[in-house]
Amino acid sequence: MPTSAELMERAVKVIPGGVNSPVRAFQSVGLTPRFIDHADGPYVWDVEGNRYLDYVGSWGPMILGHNDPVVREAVQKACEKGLSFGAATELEVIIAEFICETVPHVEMVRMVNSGTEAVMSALRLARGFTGRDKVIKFAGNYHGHSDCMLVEAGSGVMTAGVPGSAGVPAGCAQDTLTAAYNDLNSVRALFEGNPGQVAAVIVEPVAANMGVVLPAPGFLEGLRALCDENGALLVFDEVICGFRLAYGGAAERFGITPDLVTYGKIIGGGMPVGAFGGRADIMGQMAPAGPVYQAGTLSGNPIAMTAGLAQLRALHDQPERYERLEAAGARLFGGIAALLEKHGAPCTINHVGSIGSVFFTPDAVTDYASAKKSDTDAFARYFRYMLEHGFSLAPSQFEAMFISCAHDDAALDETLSAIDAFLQG
Ligand code: HOZ
Repeated sequence: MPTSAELMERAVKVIPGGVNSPVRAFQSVGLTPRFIDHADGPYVWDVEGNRYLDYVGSWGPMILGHNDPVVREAVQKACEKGLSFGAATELEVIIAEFICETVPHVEMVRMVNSGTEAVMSALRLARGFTGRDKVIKFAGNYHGHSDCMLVEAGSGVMTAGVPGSAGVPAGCAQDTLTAAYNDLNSVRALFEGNPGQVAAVIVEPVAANMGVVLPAPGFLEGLRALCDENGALLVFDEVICGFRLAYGGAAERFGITPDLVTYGKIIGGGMPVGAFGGRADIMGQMAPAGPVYQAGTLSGNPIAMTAGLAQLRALHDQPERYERLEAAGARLFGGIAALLEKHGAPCTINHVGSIGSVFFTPDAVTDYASAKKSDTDAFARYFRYMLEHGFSLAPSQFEAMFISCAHDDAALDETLSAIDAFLQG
């Protein structure tokens, strides 16, 4: 088995930057990426055979833990019937019915292949439904890499320290208006400055792509009211929060009903799946029922639907899993907060449920501007220490830690001991 270094040397010759998605290149933490060979429960193993307690969780999908037997066995069985048909299947009806029956604000749903595709489609739908062109997003929120969303985006764009991306036409970006997260006045000003022109406000109801940033009290309620006052749609991007912060996502946790919602990650059970859904009167505008076009050769793929349905059923039918995730988050992130205080570390931590981020800044992190004050070199030192001691974190200050149902108290306590030792210096 080649080493990670040997694989990376080969990879950069045939894959841009050696990776199929930028953050996993480890550029911001100054290391050669670890090439992962296999995973099980809360652990991943690299090609050198090193085991890591994993807090990436494939960036969120592996909420049950890696290689969950229920999901794996369902997929193995489904493969015997064929991998893809490009035709309607009963399974697509079953998963759509399950989502619509179990998520109150989803009356209809369309399956796609990624969170990017879900957001791109939902925004086209919002524009088609309202007849308006402009969309309000928030600096530091990441909604995938469709052109109009790569404006002051979070995640890999923020990690790279660039405001956006080359190749995005000015004509596209001009219809994307950017507000400050947790600042309702900045949203109100954009509505006032663009009367009757805003199709939608899209928001990460808990931001997790500038690191985890929680909505201030009243922020989400204020967005709901501003959208209603201005005839715009409220779109919750629940690609990360969906089925994690509660089965009904942030919408359920915070009691806010969006008009549309986008999903990814958990909904696919580890397979490439995205989805968008919401009010039937809006969704009914999607082709072939209506004039808003969207398509996908592998949308509703039977293997992906099998994985997603198995995972959603496991989460819905065993609500005690959410109690475990809440308890695990309180144990780990509450423990980290206590360690930061114990050591007087110039850090702060934001967390909710089973996601959290340690920011290397002593100040509160409530938006893009405050998140950007973080000392990314200090984060890189923390990342490298944890990796060397057997813990796999997201290789960027501007991502989240993900706890799974497979992380038991012993694993969480081992993590706290390692962070305590790191802070000890
Ligand atoms: N969108 C992923 C995290 N927010 C980044 C994955 C990657 O670039 O490897």
